[in-house]
Amino acid sequence: MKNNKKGAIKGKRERYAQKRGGKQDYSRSSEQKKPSAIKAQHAQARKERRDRKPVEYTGKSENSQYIQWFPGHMTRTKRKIEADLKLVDAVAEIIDARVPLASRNPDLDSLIGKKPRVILMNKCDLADPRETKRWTAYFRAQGIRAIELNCKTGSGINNFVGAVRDVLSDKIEAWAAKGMVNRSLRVMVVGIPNVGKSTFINRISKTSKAKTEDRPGVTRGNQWFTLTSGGVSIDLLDTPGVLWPRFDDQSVGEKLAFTGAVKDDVTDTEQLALRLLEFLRSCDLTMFKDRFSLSDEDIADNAAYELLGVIAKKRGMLVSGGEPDTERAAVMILDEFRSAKLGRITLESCNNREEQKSDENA
Ligand SMILES: Nc1nc2c(ncn2[C@@H]2O[C@H](COP(=O)(O)OP(=O)(O)OP(=O)(O)O)[C@@H](O)[C@H]2O)c(=O)[nH]1
Ligand SMILES: [Mg+2]
Repeated sequence: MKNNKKGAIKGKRERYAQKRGGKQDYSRSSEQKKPSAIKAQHAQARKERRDRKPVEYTGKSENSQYIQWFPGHMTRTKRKIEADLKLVDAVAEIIDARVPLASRNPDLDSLIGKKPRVILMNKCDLADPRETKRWTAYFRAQGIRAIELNCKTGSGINNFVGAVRDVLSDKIEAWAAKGMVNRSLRVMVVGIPNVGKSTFINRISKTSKAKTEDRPGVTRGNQWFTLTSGGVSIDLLDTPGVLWPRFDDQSVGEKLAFTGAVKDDVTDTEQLALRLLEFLRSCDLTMFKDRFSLSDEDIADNAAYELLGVIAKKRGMLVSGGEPDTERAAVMILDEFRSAKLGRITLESCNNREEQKSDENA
């Protein structure tokens, strides 16, 4: 019965594709694997790590993983954004202050064209405040309005309406000249999953109507919200989070996975935590060391997997036989990083921006 239903859906898709001139491709791309195949691959990798003899820290990473983090169809997503853009006067691009580059859709510039835009650097409470200042200045130097936000407390939110009015000032004048004085400003809120789009909308429109949760993929469809502030009426369009494929740069997917923008079930959590540990150890962060009572020797002498074991033991996370429960410790490390218990850490330094630019162009 179940198979018949699946067959019917597949047939419907094929008929639809034919109607569209056979242009739609609903098949899984060669880059994409079935979730069950990904899980099996992760289980095998965990087993290999466990069976491996302890190794000394060499400074080289053995823990890179291919993260299949782009879940959708590029063409479909692109068309949807283009269609939504026709409905609005401006775009509010929400980015994560911990990953100000990786959390941006690289094609948004060409997609939105000349449509006015405001960048909202959200989750500033979790990012390094000095880096956030540098990034804000960086965007402003490019002529883009950028606002620092903490939607948990509402800090920075009062600057939003003024910024939207500023970027739309020409349009507002043109409307006034035509006698359209009380026209609502329509703004589309875009961003990667779990970045805080719906939380922002709830906060600014003083409602709790937009569904929010600490996991990617909560908002499933577009929804309009209206707010009035200082006599200005703004219609905000909440949209589902969108990830954009950047198969050329694996570190982007990894950074997004660290922050919780990628569904945890498509990543090998333990391997992800090992990569995060490699990053944290390279930063020499006091709060990270203190939090897990790590000595300089613990950090210098152990490879990432062994260090994870040390942390598990320090936290009393053991499996039967007294071995460290590295899987549990991995989940804990990612959780503590995501809630800034290891410090307010920005994963992309603005000072390296020029280097990153030349890497991108190479
Ligand atoms: N610490 C912190 N957490 C935030 C902030 N803004 C949002 N969050 C949290 O981030 C999580 C995701 O928020 P959502 O508003 O659901 O994110 P979204 O972008 O709408 O996510 P999708 O609908 O899945 O695309 C929630 O747990 C929020 O409480 C912030 O400024 N700081
Ligand atoms: Mg949402």
